[in-house]
Amino acid sequence: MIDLYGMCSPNVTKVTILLEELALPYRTHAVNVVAGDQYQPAFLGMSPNNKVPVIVDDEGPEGAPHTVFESGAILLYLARKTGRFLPESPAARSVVEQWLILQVASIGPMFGQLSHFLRFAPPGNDYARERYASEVQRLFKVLETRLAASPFLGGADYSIADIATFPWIRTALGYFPWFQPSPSLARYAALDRWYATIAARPAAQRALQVEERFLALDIEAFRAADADAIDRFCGRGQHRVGLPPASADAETRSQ
Ligand SMILES: N[C@@H](CCC(=O)N[C@@H](CS)C(=O)NCC(=O)O)C(=O)O
Repeated sequence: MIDLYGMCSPNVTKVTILLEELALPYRTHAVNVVAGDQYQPAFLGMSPNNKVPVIVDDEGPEGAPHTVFESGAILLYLARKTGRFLPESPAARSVVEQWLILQVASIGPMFGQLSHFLRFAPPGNDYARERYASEVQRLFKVLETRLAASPFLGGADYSIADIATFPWIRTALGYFPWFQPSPSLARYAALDRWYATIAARPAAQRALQVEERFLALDIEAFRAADADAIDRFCGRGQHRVGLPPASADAETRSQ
């Protein structure tokens, strides 16, 4: 049995899609990141970066329980455990790994920051908004060029690189204004074809139902949150780390 700790998030949905594709038995545990559950010592013991997703596999290597944090590491772990969605041959495997790492190193962080500025930041911040918006559009073009030349990101076959990227394209379609009305990939024909192929997979559809259940709990958590809890979730105000207090910062800027 695999325990998955998560919330409604593309980083969690990529793990759920793979678990569904693999038909591995798993159960979900909602982590209330708005209430600060990710800072509880027991959770930090599994995920020292205080983030979801995390999995605990009670049948890990050599039969011992094994914990994995970081979504890309979880996908690699499960693909290696089962020998699926990651090619055997070194060259093909390297191609899948390149597109997987593009997702975790560039697509996730850039899309995630843009999502933060669009959904949680106060008005202003035009420079940051434009920078992340431009990066997102640039990455869409990189994906479009790749998928115009290849059926899937890692090559001929569906792999963990596609599984990692699909939920982030879905997030972009849901939240980034220039894709509204969603879903609209009108300017990206190859990405559109790829997106529809994955969205039609029964495993992806089951995973999106799990995401819906996480979302219902997240909505309740946000409704119950006060301003300080939102500040903690966003890492701002009194929760910003390693910076002078916000008031001192403002004074410095005004001098
Ligand atoms: N690089 C990490 C990112 C995970 C991540 O950003 N998780 C978010 C949800 S999307 C989270 O747990 N946020 C809570 C927090 O930062 O306190 C991964 O790919 O697993």
